[in-house]
Amino acid sequence: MKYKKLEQTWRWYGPNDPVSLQDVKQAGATGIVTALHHIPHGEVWPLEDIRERKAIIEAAGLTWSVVESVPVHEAIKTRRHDAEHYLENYRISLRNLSQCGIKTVCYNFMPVLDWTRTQLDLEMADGSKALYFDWIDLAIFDLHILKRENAEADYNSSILKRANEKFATLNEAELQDLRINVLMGIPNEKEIELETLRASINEYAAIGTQGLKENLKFFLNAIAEVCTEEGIKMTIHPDDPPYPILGLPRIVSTLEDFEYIINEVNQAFNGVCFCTGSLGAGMKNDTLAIFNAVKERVYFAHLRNVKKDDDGSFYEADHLGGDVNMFEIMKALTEENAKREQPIPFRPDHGHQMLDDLAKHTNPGYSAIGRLRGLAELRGLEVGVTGNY
Ligand code: DNO
Repeated sequence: MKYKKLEQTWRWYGPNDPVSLQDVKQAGATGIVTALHHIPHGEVWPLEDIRERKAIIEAAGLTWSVVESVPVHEAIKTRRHDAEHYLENYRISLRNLSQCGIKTVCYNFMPVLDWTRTQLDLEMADGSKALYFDWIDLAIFDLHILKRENAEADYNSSILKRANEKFATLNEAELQDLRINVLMGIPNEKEIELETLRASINEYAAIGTQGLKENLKFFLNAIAEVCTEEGIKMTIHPDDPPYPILGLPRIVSTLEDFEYIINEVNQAFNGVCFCTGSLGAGMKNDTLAIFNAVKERVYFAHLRNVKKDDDGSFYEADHLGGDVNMFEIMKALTEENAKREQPIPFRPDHGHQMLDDLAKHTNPGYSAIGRLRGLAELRGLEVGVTGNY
């Protein structure tokens, strides 16, 4: 097999990111993954803002490879009466991006909340800090902070018992931290309020899982023409974690979900952001099998690892540690990449807060050194599995 190199990318939150473009270059990435986080969800991304961001990236000798994300407004996900307005804005943003030569777009279809963790500083044995999702803490949030009606029904008795026992030991500050962690979103973007979350939970209860699937198809069909004309590849990010949480439906969590999404709108633009960490957190997910089922539509990859316990709680492990066999994934990814004209971009997704970063203010999961380590390991793994030196 004639291997080509994957494209090594790095998520950068823009000029306010404590990690500079110079740092990114030193880490060895060539592509940037970014978004215009200052633009409120649903509004058009103006050409001039896109051009400005692109110029900053290029002045540093890097390329803007992927947009992560152009957020899908809640009005579209829930198909509210004003959905058409937001779809039109989305199409205009896509055309503007395309005009600037940016053709790969990541998005998600998770209701209200993007990724969810309950703790952002779980200490590892080596003293570095990792992100953690603990079902017991999520249950505490659900039952005692959000106070969702009938929440008990969504947890087994063992989790409920341990959650109630732990709740009795928590003080106000600890509960406050838990609330902030669960509601935390994307840096530089608006936080979700508890009240908004409650209202959304009711709205999505009426929509249900099948309704949300229909709304995703509605979205994809509405942008299909623009994407095809412009050569834009949309990549849907899996649910993180890949389970329904807080009573919200989830539709991008399993092999069956991906097959459904691809088959229902079976057009080349409808692609996948293959995130090993999100998928690897699913107790029943075989991450490699999911890759093999959707590989032709994988236009972007997030490589990271997770370590699960028997309850399904998980922490983010080293890139080459944890439950996902990164060696097998890298073999499959590089084999698929060998067939492509354009290399598949991947980024070292998240990293531990470690070394000097422990004393710095960093975006959770997105400190420099942990990702630098991840990228270095993944780059070495790629050379190792392909022999393409
Ligand atoms: C977390 C990220 C997600 C992802 C979005 C894509 O680190 O992987 O926030 O960017 O879900 O829309």
